[in-house]
Amino acid sequence: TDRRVSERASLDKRDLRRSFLDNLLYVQGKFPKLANNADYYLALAHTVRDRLMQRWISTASAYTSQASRTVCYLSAEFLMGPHLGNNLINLGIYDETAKMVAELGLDLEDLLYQEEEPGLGNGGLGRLAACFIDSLATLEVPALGYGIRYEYGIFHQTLVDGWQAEKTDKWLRYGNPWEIARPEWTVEIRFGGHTEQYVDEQQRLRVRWLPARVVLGVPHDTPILGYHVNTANTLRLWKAEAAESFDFGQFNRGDYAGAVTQKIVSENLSKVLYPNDEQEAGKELRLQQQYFFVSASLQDMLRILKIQGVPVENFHEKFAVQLNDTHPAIGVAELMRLLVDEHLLVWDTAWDITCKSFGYTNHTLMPEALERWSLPLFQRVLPRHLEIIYEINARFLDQVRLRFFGDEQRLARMSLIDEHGPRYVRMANLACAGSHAINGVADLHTELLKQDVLKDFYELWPEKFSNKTNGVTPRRWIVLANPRLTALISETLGEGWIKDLGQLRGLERHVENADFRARWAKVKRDNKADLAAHITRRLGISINPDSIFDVQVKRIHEYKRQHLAALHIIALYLRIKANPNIDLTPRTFIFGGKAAPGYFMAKLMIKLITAIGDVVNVDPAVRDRLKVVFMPNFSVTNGQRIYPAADLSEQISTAGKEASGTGNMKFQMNGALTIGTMDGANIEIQQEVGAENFFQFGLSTPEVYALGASGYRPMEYYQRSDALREVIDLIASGFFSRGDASLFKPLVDNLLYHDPYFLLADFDSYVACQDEVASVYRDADRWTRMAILNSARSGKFSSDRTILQYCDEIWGAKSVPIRLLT
Ligand code: 26Q
Repeated sequence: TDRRVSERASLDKRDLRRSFLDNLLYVQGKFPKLANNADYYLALAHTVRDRLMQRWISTASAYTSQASRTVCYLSAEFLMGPHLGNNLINLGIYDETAKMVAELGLDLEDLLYQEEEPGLGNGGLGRLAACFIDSLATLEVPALGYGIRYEYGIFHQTLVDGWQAEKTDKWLRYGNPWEIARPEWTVEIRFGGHTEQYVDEQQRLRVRWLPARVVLGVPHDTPILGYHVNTANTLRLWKAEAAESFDFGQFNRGDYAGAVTQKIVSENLSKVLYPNDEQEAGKELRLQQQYFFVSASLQDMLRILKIQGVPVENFHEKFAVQLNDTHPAIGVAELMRLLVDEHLLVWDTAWDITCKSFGYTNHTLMPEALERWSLPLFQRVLPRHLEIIYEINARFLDQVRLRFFGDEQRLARMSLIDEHGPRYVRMANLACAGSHAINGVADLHTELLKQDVLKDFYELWPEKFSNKTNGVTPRRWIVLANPRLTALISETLGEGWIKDLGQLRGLERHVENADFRARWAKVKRDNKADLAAHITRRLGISINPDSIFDVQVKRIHEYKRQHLAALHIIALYLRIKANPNIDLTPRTFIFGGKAAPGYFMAKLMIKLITAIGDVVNVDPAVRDRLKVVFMPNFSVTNGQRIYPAADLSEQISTAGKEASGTGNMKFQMNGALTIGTMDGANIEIQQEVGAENFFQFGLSTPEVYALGASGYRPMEYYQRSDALREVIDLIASGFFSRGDASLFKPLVDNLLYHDPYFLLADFDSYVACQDEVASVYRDADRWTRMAILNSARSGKFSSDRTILQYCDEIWGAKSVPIRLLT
């Protein structure tokens, strides 16, 4: 290779500097005097991108020539977070680059914060997909992430008078240096119309789909580099474009305006991410989005198969296709259509291939959140798929009928079609029927799936079910987010822990070392000071870095119970008002999270929190013992500032409602202690750290069920607890709403008369547990020991462990080390 090519790939600091300045000139068209941080960011991004290319090409070349099984992770969301910092870490040139830009008078952190993160997800599910893609690359497993290149990601949240306001997220405005469009691999995706039968040359009856319209899917690829390896996998996101060549019929002939309208309609498919993290009934565009990216992805796999000369009959040997919840579950019917209608396979062969290819991960326990599509809507968008689903269903129900003779109710429950009242296609049933593996995302969640939500499927196919407890990538959530802690751990243990997080257990040996504890405490204190300064700068609220940083960041939901934390704050405030000299451990409550724009109660919860802050933060009687901060626009970027600075992690969902949680793991790794219910992965976190290092409170899942079944009356708890009554009464009086008693009435009434998430039942237990937190915190040394043990015992929650389990137990995928091509 010539010298320029190797210089563009060189990790040497002098070459980095030369490339950086070159890119400023040749990519940005700027010279240093005119350049701003945005220019420098892009120049650096291109410098790093150049250094990914050799690895990406080497990886693609190895995968093309080898027959190894490839994981295809199908997800409607990938919440990647900013790429630059992560790529610097994974390339191993973060420190070199920081020095290089510093020599030019620049601050690397400033440049990193220029990147607008691709917010192509709502929360946990989308972020999980991003952690998985990182772990797959680090473990050198051949993998493709398939999803949608939304032009507008999750909305940008601002606060206006304490209420959430939404702004559009136009993240592609300044271009995206991390993606490469691949128009040569464009595919056609069809919609609507009708089907007809015909007889082929061999006199076989076949079905032809005559769609009403065709949309193009154009792949946009982003390299996903593993940590300190040569593997660079691909995240392939589909952009919708209008099919110019498609004949829109007589009506549109010569109708330019009509053609433009058609173009807009087509491009709507990848326009915007739906900001709800729950099924929303009847949104036709959402079903179209799902089919769009799933069909494009499966067609892409068939193209790859063809290049490799593998017959379609061997599809399942080449690909393991994982469904991230039911959002891509239409893939089961689509692969059947592609194999039967287009590749002319017989049904039974096609079904065998389909079931061997797909795995389904469930992420919810709430039956009302299971996805379903009304039959008329489904018929309108995907007429051929509805026929295929009927055929799958007929054969599937025959199987059930034989196994469970005479059990009509079971048949009705398991049918892919819901026939109670208006009819629906049940996507979870389709996913179960068409997958060889079904998994939950934490021990408790999987057990509850088997006993409850998917009980019938478990009884039919117990061997398909397994648990895969979620995990998060330590590269982003420790190494990148928390450089101080990373330095301390690596000085103590070496760097092996970054790829083998179980090695953090080695920290246990240092917990009795006073010098180590002092250094640990200083890391936390410095991180807290950084966050405090950030909050003061952005929100104008002064924060005491020695107070407990008590943090709850996650989507705003009633089941996650941010309002339970709010009730506790008011309880503490009332103690101060009753006894101004009370010796209270100072606390800073930090909240963050977005509410679905149409979720009224969630938005009212945000208003309640900000309203409490407006009172508490300025009441002189509080004397800085309490501060309440709502950080707007919680995101991956903000999370990277917040988790490392937390003392206390709030994981307080009603037991049995949170499938897993993953924020809980990010806090634990960064040395926060958890106050939590026995829900989701909290249970496994407690198991790992020991009950003595975990603040547990609240009803267990069986207790919640029992209380619900016995007729829960929240009012009785209100009447019995003085503290609770005073808190509720203060809200209801209008004290936090300038005397307007109506503002929070919907919230108060809901708690007193319904309380579907058992806040009042858990309130006393929560407050008592928080008192214990405060008293432990006063013993700084004890707190630090507990924090160290929490980090030391977080190894289980690396997504590397999760991915190895998926590879061994579901995907049958192995690592393929990549040799760099020169
Ligand atoms: C579905 C249909 C129509 C519109 C939107 C949706 C939709 C979108 C997003 C439904 C659900 C989601 C997201 C769900 C989610 O994030 N679930 C979380 O997944 C995490 C990873 O497994 C778990 O840790 C959390 O417990 C779970 O709540």
